[in-house]
Amino acid sequence: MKRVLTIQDISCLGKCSMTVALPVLSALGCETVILPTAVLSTHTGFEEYTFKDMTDQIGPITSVWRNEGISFDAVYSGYLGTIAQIRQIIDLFRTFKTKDNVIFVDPVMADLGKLYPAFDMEYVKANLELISHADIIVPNITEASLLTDMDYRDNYSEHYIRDLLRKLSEYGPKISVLTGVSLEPGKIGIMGYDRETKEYYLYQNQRIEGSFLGTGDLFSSVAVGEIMRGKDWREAMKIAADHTAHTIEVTIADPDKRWYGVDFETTMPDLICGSGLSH
Ligand code: PXL
Repeated sequence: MKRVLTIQDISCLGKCSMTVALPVLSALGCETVILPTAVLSTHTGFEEYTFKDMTDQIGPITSVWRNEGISFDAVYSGYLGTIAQIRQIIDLFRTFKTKDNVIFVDPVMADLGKLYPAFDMEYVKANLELISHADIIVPNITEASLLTDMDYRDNYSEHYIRDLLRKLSEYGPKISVLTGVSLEPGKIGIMGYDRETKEYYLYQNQRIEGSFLGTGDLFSSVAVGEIMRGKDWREAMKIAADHTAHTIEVTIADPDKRWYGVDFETTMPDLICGSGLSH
């Protein structure tokens, strides 16, 4: 069984980060090891939230794993809390990187042209170093524009997206994937770039109106799970994009829909069937 380490916060209520990654990766057949970076009452999109930083636990926890000789097929980081914590995660990447495993970084810090409330430009700089240790990164356009110091645009050409991807890849990741890319009216998806082959990959599906927090976490978790199931990165991103769109569609149809997260629980059986894991 593939073993994935996922590093992100636990938002006790809010359907994002760890509470999405753990069930999704488990459902895709991965042994999932978790490293909670912080414990919050709710995610930071709520007006009020508590935040218990777990940075001082990262060293002791990882040294136990090191002493046990544990290795990971993938290390996947999502929402992190502080710059000090990012430095520790970079050390962790150095410790657990092997020639065959995958370091997957979702540099969660911003969306829709704005940084999340907890972060500033120093935090962006720290993320730039973090992505330089990754094999695969999956920022959205806001995060990519902050990381590359390019203007954020919500109206853009394919040329702009390709520039963002090439600039990101100069920082080191082999595969850079931009999420939330819309190059045709009514469509949205991803565009990726392989630094070694210099090939681009565009995949768009129908845009479904509605914005929910946590959809990026669902996308990344499915992508990591599918890569662990042996899929090529392009196929994994396509499955993740389709599954995320499907889940948004199902959520919108739910009369009890919440503004803070998607109904990934409802679509979990479709994910498992689609992966051929149901028999
Ligand atoms: O889904 C991104 C995310 C994860 N974790 C926390 C967040 C957010 C987005 O706002 O606040 C705590």
